[in-house]
Amino acid sequence: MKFKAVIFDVDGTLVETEELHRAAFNLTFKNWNLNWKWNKSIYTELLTVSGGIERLKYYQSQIFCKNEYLNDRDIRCLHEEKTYRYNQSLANTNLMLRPGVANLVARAQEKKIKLAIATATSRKNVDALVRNTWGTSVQAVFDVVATSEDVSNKKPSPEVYKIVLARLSIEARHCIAIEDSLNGLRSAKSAGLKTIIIPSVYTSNDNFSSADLVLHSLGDFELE
Ligand code: XBP
Ligand code: MG
Repeated sequence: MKFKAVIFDVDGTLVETEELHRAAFNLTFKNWNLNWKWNKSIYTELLTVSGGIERLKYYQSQIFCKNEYLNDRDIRCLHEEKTYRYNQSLANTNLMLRPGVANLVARAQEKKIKLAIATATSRKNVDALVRNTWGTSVQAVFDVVATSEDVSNKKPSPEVYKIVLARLSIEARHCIAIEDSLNGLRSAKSAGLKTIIIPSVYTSNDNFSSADLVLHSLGDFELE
């Protein structure tokens, strides 16, 4: 099978970012004087909800916090501050691409295979992450990018992958998706894509039996 495009998820796939997201959420809660603290175990459960805003709403719906109830406007505002803090931490952290990512991207570029991004996070976060890893703009590395701003429904909806496929003008059967989570796998598979999973720190116990391939790292993947 000759692939014409490789579509990457971002959080957990390009970089292990979820600890930075979690820290940014917790710092923001503190600044808002909220008695909320997301430890690793809580965050593992919360990551079953993709998208920071949706995750905040889900958390609030699960806890008894009448005195601390945030309306949709507050949640959006809090999430904006979280994004600001997350971007600050991206800029101040020596971010490392996961093993094999840089090499796979370079080989795909050599072979004129298209590269794309399909993520539940924002364009701002993707720009900052690419700038802090490849040291260049997202457009210099990826031909197509679809982010939270492009969709009405985040993963596990196939919407983000369908948008990427339409922008690439390539059929799903000629592409592969690379993901780290169950929501990402469901999203990519529902869009008709062959999907490789590289489990990340928060998803290593998930059941990826419907994946086409599960690898410890992209260092083990041969594009050929
Ligand atoms: C994973 C997510 C994201 C991040 C937080 O995205 O669900 O929501 O956890 O990002 P990906 P925001 O599809 O790249 O794995 O707070 O910006 O939503
Ligand atoms: Mg992910």
